[in-house]
Amino acid sequence: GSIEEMSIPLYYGWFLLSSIQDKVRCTSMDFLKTLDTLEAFKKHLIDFTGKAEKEVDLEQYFEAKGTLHCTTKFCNYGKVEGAKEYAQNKAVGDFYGSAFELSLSALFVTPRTVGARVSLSEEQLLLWPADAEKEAGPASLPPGSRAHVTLGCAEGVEPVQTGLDLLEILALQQGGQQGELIEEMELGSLTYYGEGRWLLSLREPIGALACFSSFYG
Ligand code: 2AM
Repeated sequence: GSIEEMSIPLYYGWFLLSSIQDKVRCTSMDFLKTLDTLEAFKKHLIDFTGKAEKEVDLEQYFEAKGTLHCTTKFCNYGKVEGAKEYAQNKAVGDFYGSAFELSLSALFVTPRTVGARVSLSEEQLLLWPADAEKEAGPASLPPGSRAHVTLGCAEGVEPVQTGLDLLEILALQQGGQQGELIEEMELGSLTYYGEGRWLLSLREPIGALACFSSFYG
């Protein structure tokens, strides 16, 4: 490609500092370790295994995918719609290289992905692209709903799926499906939304220092 194309990255996002990455990975591992021992989880195991009776070790089930980050705009070097406009956005230029504190407010698990929901502040929303929630189907979710950190993917699943899984859970909530409150865990309250979709709302959101930057690959 040309120099011009090269100047647009694979994606922009907030990259978690390495000490906080370790903390988030540990919290997520603890959660997965606990989740797959719960009777309520075992009851719905078939969502993950395709077979009743089969066991699953969630810590092995998901593969980690590189540096933990919250993607703002996937650009694919300029090939994605809106990528150039995003790269030229004033806020993107102004905040490039700046530190932010992200608030991780929930963990979610599906048979495809595990991720952390990110609740964006007003300032952080300035870096959020307007069309990020358009894949939420008929639900109209507020900007920032899709913000997340991918913590792991099942074999053969691409990380783009994590945001789609989060949108799906939020669309169910918006449609009035409250889910089944399973239990109050030490980390927060655990809800089941059917079809292998689990959400843990964190009692104490995790404050995660992160640098707004981009990844070229
Ligand atoms: P993620 O944000 O859920 O982790 C490189 O593939 C990064 O860009 C990953 O972090 C990935 O998912 C994100 N990504 C890939 N394709 C995407 C798409 N079509 N829309 C939004 N994000 C995407």
